[in-house]
Amino acid sequence: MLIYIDGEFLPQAEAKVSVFDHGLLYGDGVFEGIRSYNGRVFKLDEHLERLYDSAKSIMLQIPTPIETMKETVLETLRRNNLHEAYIRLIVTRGVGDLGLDPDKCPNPTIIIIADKITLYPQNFYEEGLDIVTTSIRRNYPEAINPRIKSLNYLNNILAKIEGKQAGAVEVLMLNADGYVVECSGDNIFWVKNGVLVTPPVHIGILEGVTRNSVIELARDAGMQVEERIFTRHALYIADECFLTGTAAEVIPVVNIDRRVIGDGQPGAVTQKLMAAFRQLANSTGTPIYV
Ligand code: PXG
Repeated sequence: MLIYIDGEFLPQAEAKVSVFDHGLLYGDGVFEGIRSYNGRVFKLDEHLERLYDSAKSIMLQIPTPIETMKETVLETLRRNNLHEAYIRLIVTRGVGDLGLDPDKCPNPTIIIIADKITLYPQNFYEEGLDIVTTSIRRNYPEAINPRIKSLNYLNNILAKIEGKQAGAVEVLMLNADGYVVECSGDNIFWVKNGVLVTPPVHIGILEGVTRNSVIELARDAGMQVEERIFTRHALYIADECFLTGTAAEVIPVVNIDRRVIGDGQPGAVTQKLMAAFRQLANSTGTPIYV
């Protein structure tokens, strides 16, 4: 595997960062998780835009123009001869001293890893997931805004640990006010009487690229889609529930905190959106090989 790091493509064993990199010392940096299908990168512009927005928000000036970054992502895929891939794009504050001061880090570190995609087991999609709520609240937006896809994922990892202890593949997170926000690495949707609902970005979620695609697909299909706040009660009494994310795509949820959702099977709307999303992912995107 060849990994892009600061202008070079290096074999995995040689692709290393300094112990003084503030990405390592402080989780000071931003990242993206991107996928390619059939030799095309899905929603590459949207992912790059979110990366540059996350960087801007934390006052990290990415030295590479967005067009050059786009080409470098594609080149990393070509060097590894990948068609179906998971791409991890990372920009850290760079090497500094042991203090917090970001001004001591003049050169951001840029890393692009392109690997074969590990798919979730097929039964997750056929049977749906059982999820539970974690006691770990999603970051307060005035502390670390969840809209920033930062390298500091401890909030989500602590939630994931609790979920795993309860035997759950994903874990539901609430914000400080007790409203449902998202899962540790996925956005959440539910359906009641044909209306699709998902939390609005401002209550403290990552604005998922998959989430936005699903909203668009649902509206194109003539569905009513609402972005509004809700508590777990709404989920417990929903007809259907599903999660969205780059790795998961659209994945049904059939049980939340031991409450069976709907009839306990992936619902019709969920299945329709799963298919529509797969169709979109397999038929659009930036070509890697031209
Ligand atoms: N919310 C959070 C907190 C995320 O980290 C999503 C939603 C979905 O966003 P996209 O743009 O992918 O639709 C994410 C992204 C993992 C893993 O291994 C998952 C993410 C990031 C890093 C690792 O599960 N999810």
